[in-house]
Amino acid sequence: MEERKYEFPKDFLWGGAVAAHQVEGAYDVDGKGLSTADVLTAGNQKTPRQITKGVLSDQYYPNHEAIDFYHRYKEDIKLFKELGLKAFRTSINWARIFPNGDDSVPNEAGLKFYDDLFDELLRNGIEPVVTLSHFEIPYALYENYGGFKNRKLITFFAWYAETVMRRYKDKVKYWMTFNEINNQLDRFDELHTWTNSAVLFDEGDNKEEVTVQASLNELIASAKAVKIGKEINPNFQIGCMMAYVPVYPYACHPKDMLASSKMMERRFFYSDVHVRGEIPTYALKRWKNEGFDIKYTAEELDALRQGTVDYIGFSYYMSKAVTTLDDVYGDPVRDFPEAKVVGNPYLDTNDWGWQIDPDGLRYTLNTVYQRYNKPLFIVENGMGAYDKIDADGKIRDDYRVAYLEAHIKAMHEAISIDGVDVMGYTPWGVIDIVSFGSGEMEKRYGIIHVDKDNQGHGTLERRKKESFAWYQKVIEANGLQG
Ligand code: BGP
Repeated sequence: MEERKYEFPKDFLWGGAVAAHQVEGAYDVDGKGLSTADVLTAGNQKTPRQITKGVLSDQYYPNHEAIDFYHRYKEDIKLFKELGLKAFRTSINWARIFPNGDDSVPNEAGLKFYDDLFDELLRNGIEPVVTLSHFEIPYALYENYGGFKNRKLITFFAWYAETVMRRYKDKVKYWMTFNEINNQLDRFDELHTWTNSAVLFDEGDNKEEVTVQASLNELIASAKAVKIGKEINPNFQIGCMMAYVPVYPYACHPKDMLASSKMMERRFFYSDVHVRGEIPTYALKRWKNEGFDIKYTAEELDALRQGTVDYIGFSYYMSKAVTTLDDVYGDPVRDFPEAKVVGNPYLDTNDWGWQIDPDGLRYTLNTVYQRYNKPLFIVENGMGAYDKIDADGKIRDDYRVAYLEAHIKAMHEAISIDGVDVMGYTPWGVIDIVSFGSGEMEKRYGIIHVDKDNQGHGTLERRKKESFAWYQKVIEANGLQG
């Protein structure tokens, strides 16, 4: 049989991805404790969300119910099966299992929920891909311990990982530790709350130093989880999860090239530790130069060495550019001491200003594979958009199809031309979910529509968008037609 032009490797994991707190709702039932995600303020594109004291009323944040996946997952999995999904990525909401984070005994009702969910997926031929911590650590760990800046969280996380990995050892093969662990170091000054470290800063803290310490504590916790997981089931595939946003030099000025490479280094720091099992020299040097007093023990360094990951999971949505020049296109997006992140005049953006760049995905796959030589798993990619229901009830989201198709082509080129090892592709929000960044429902990624608006109104009815049939064909053909 003639090979199709865009055919993918056999066993390629075509899937879809969500995170527990963005779909489940039911935030206060069956013994669940609060997670940091439950107490975020509503945001929007300009205003970052913040952890606040306690759960906001519906007037201030109307999306606590999310899409009520907790009660409707069977109906949704039926649609996933019809779609042909081979894998479904979600997270375990840590506070369902350990309501306070530091409990010694897990909450059985929470464990039971994920038993049922994973069973339902498996019954429908869908492989669960599970993130242990997706921006939803128990709120009590933030409030009482200050988040991951406190090394006690290493033990709590390891115990949580051990508990769930033991419980689901015959149901879940693919794991990831911390979602987008690397996006905190660029944003420690303002957006610490939306990371997994959930650092509660004290007066007088050097925020960058504390963020580095929290990050290292998470990396150690992750490595311990990997080691424990492998002992529980040597067949587990345990990965890290990175946000890869390539930052191009804005100009071919050598200083821009250096700025780009330094910016990437800050982000690669995390996967360098996850994959190589040691703290890179450039980081040690920087901490020394900055006078940071970063604490770790010989036992922890050993844990890093013993807990390296099997694969690299990552999200890819966009690229950015960086420059040292003054005269640039558009407004700078972000300032760093020596350079600023700026728009790229060659790229279009979505309605939220995210630059659309499929070639950047191929570039990222190449760069990461060359750096680590480990299998890669694209566990998030997609386009947030305002969708419109036409008079005939159809949602014609050809822009979403165009986005996904271009990225699938880029991924195919990376595999078939460049020889990159890619395990699978789970586009973000296969079903409409609450946006993490803005807390809105109407920034939609799904190929399944959910009837709910930004004010929390709607029937929660599910409806297939036009992209549904398109993705179904892609999966069936194991790639794009023609
Ligand atoms: C990533 C997160 C997801 C998801 C996605 C899209 O950073 O891992 O949780 O939300 O981005 O972002 P948003 O929801 O802000 O559009």
